[in-house]
This record gives sequence, structure tokens and C-alpha cells, in this order.
Amino acid sequence: MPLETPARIVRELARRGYNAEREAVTLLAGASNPAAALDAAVETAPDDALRLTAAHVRATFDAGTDAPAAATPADASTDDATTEDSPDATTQHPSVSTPATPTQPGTSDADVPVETKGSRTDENGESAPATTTPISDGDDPADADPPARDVSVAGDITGRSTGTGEYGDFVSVFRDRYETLSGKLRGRVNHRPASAVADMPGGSDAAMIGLVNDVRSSANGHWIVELEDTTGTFPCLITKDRDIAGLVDELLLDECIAVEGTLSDDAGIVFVDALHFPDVPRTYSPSTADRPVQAALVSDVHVGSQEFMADAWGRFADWLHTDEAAAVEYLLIAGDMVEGVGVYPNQDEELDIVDIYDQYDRFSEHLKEVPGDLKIVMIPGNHDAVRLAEPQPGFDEELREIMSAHDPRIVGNPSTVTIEGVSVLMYHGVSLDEVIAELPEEKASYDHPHRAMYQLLKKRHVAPKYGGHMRLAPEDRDYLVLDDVPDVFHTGHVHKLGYGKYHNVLAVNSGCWQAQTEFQKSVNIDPDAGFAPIVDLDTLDLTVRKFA
Ligand code: D5M
Ligand code: FE
Ligand code: ZN
Repeated sequence: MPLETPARIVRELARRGYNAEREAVTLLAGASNPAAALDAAVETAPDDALRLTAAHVRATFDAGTDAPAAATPADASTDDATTEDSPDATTQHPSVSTPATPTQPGTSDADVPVETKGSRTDENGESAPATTTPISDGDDPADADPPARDVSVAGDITGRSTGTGEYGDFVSVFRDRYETLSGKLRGRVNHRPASAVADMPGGSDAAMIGLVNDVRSSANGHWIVELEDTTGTFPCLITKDRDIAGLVDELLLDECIAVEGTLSDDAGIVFVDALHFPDVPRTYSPSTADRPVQAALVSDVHVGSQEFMADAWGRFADWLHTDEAAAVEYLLIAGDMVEGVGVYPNQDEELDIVDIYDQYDRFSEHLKEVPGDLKIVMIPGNHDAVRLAEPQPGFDEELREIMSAHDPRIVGNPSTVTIEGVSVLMYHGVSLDEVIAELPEEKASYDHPHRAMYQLLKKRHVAPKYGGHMRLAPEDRDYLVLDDVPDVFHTGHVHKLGYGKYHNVLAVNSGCWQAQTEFQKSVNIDPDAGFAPIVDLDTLDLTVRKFA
């Protein structure tokens, strides 16, 4: 097998039982005879080495076994694009040979199917300096371990599930939802419990905080929103001619809101003047990294599906080995690693791999194509082999073992992971289908999935509406609440690329690596496949790269 691309080198090293430093791979790719250089480097490495370092490779070069074909490894990979089996490598493949050229084919605005809400950078302005190699200092490469990349995790159900699915669990989860979210609203309204509102004199000012229990229209076209708190329920009337009537179509059952208004003369209903969502403060100021470092945000790989785009994934993995991607130190994967089995009716007709464990084996092989020093974080999705009900715990021991090659951090769905001081809320996104189905087109749609994400931020809950698509596993608390505001919100699931900023929070729905399925064809879902959104963690700017 010719070893002209970094991904092939990584695969070959993995086959021989080695992880590799990114710089080691770059050096091997730059050798005049990569295969011979790889053989020599493996020879040179100590028997107990698990990780091939740049030092091992340099040692073989110094010994004269092989040498870089050109002055820089990057130059040496110039002909990669022509040897790749990509049908249109010249137009779509991000160049691996010329870092930071003024115009990158495949990364122009035309490739990005959605709006930019001011968060995107100039496509080239933020690429990593071509000359930096942050992985090793080069002076003392013998012990050049990558910098410790600290990933801290919050809100992860993994190992903490206590739910038995009994009625009492639902009571505690909704009580916790109410407690947490009403806390966000308490300072803004002078609210009374439902039971107390009923006892107030007619005509009083009245405010309430509750979970939306029902929304119905009255005979004359006004809206009656029934709110529930821990003391009972109370009806609230929103008249159709008020501005706030425009917010009624955003309401989802079970979300927490506050209303202010006047009690009717018979004290039977509140006439609403103002409606509040828990929301993210407009002035929210996200944290950023204190060095130039990037994270790639992907999801929905769907390995095992006939439509999994192995070539596009391979190009992405190759690109991650280039100097241009040197600052990409994190890879976050927001669910649907594999296609799974029995997820949807007739899904088996489009399976390439029918056994779920074989799917994870193959996924793991594809994951090995990315640089071994990337810090990988992953959560499961609805196609993965964990319980479907949310919050979903991270993969079990058997699956972790299969995917252990790059020592990924495996957490539940949802989880908030903090990298370089930036908190990233990772959520697969099943509730997005619901939000898009229920809200008017301009507020949430498959073409603008980030707008549906804005709604979740506004409601401070990743899956407000219980029932329908969303299955809830009741736990002792509501893991789906956004108690803290994240700096970045990362979802997938709907297979559409979309991103923008909501009250300074960067929302990214990351597309997929699966071409259109028969089902998607039948319902006109046109997936955005083969894109990798790359976030600058020091500025929260986003660049989208296309590999399909
Ligand atoms: O789902 C990808 C997207 O496609 C998501 O918006 C749900 C939708 N989808 C895909 N297949 C089906 C079927 N069979 N029924 C309903 N909705 C579907 P993902 O779960 O990531 O494959
Ligand atoms: Fe998916
Ligand atoms: Zn999904």
C-alpha cells in the first residue's frame, strides 16, 4: 500500500500497534520513501514504545536511512492531491501542500450553505501559522509529550443514573426543572404560587412562574396558556392583538416561563402583559482560550451505513495532519458514531455492516486516521448502542475498549466539556426535530438548524418538550437543563450545517458524514455532508471546511 498520505501512515502504524505524534507522521509523509522511513522508524523505536515520536523518525533520518524529499514536509506532500482517489480533489480538497495560501478551494462562502451571524472569520484569516509545530518544541524531542489537554466535564449522567422509570422519578425531574429554571426568572418578576394567585382579589397585579402545561386558543382567537408550578395550575390569557401573542408560537409544552399581568375580576385567569423566558443574558460574555488553539466540531459519522462517506472522512483526517491544521488540538463528536441497527424501519436495507460491534470496530479504524495527539471527546446519539432515552450515558466498557485507540474522553448526552477554559455544551440534538416541527419556519427550520438551537438556549433546556420524539429517562435531577450558560453549543442529528451567535453564545450544528439516505430522499432532507466546522477557541470565530 503506498503511504503517501498521513492518514495511510497512521493506519499502517496503528496496524503495527503504534500511536504516533502528529509531527512524526508529517515527517514520514515528507520522506522520499515514506514506506521505508516508516519501517526504519519502527525499527528505531524501543520495543516497549506505544507511541512513535518525531524523535524516533529524526533518528532514522540522521542515520541516513531516509530523508525528507524536500525542505519542508509540507512541500513534500504536494502531490497528495493528485494521488488521492478523490473525484474532484482539485476543487474540493483543502490543499495539504500550501498552508495559508490566499484562497483555499473548497472553503469559499459558496460552500457554506447557511448564513453567518457575524461569527465567521475570513476563510483564511485565522488559519494556523504554517511554521508552528505546537506539539513538540523540537529541542528535546525525546520526551516531547503533547501538552496536557485538560478536559473537564459537567452534567454527565454516565455512572450516575438512579432512575427506575417510576412515576416518582418524573415528579422529581420536573420539580428539579422547575426549581432550576424558576431560579433564573425569580429576580425578574414578583411572582406568586398558583395556589396563592387563586386567592388574590380580582383586578390585582399578578405574576407567575410555571411549566407550560397546555396552550389552547379560545373561541375568539385569544390564547390560553396554562402554567403549572409545585402548588397547582393556573390559566393565563394572551390576547391575540398584543405583541406578545407572537411569542405563543414559540411555546413548547413543559418549558418554564414567567408571566406578568392582571387578575380578572373573578380571579379566574391572568390577563398577560409580559412574558419572560429564562434565556441567556444579552450581555453574556463567553470565556475564551488564552492561546491560539482550535477545536473541530463534528457529528453523525454513521459508520456502517452504505452512505457513510469514507473518502470525505479520509480527506478530513488527512487535513488534520497538515500544518494548516496544527492548531486543531481537539475533536468533538456529538453523537451517531455508527449507523446502528434497528433505529428506523427498513434501515437494514442500507446497512454496509450489519453487526453493531463490527460497526464500532470500523468506526474505530476511521478514528485512528486522525492525529493520535488530538484530544477526542464524544457523546452518543440516537443511532448509538446506548439507551435511547435522554440523558444518555456514555458508551459501556465493551464499546470503550473498541474505541480506545486515541484514548477518547467518552461522556454522556448531553455533557458540558470545558476545554482551554471554554465550556462547550455537547448535545446530540434529537429535540431539534421537535422544535423545527412545532415552531414557524422563520424561527426554526432544517435549513437554519442553529435557530432551533437559539430556542433551546432561550428556554435554557436542551429538550423542553417531553413526549413525541424525545424520550426522557427520569433521574433524580433534570440533566437536560442549562443551569450554566455555555460558551459554545454543539449539536448534530438533523444532518444540516448551521451556525451563528445567540447572545454571544456560538451555536454550531455540525452536519454529517453520511450521504442522503432513501428515507431522507423520500422526505426531501438534503444533508450537509462532509463539512468540518473549526472553532478558534481564543476568539470563538468559526471556519467551515469542506471535504466532500
Ligand atoms: O436523523 C437525521 C435526520 O433525519 C433527523 O432530522 C431525523 C431524520 N430522520 C432520518 N430517518 C428518519 C426516519 N426513518 N424517521 C423519521 N425521521 C428520520 P438521524 O437519526 O441522525 O439519522
Ligand atoms: Fe445522525
Ligand atoms: Zn441522530
